[in-house]
Amino acid sequence: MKIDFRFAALLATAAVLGLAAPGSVQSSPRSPQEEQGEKPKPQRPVEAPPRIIAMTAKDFEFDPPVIHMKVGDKVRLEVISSDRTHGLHISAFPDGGKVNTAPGLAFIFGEDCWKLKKGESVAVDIEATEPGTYSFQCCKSCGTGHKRMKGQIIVER
Ligand SMILES: [Cu+2]
Repeated sequence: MKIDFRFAALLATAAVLGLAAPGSVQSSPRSPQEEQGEKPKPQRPVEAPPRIIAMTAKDFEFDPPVIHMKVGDKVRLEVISSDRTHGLHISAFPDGGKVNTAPGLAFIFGEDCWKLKKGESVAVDIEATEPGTYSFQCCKSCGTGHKRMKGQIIVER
């Protein structure tokens, strides 16, 4: 009986809220768990990374060319090209690593080559799991300086 009462009270509350702000109730349908007062567990696979680093790609360099992280850090690179299409390839494996070394960088929605169109910001989420130096470079042929367009992510403990 107690539960019935509680549920009725909840319905009454919902009805009042519905009258007060009908739009808000309709636009955010609630799951049955939420209606019974259970706290829903967050289901998002990955939290938003805490640190955002703006990076520019242009003629023929990345700025900044070196990024420092600590093991366990999460970083979001907001990469934007200011002149023409470039690409960004980041190695998940440390420079000089032995064969069969596990990757030390993890990417959310990882791509082998992010395409950087002029003026379009691309978000690259990175989590550092192992110390090391991880090279990145342009991966879209962009002109005479293409081959020297590179940088490093340095991960320390
Ligand atoms: Cu290039």
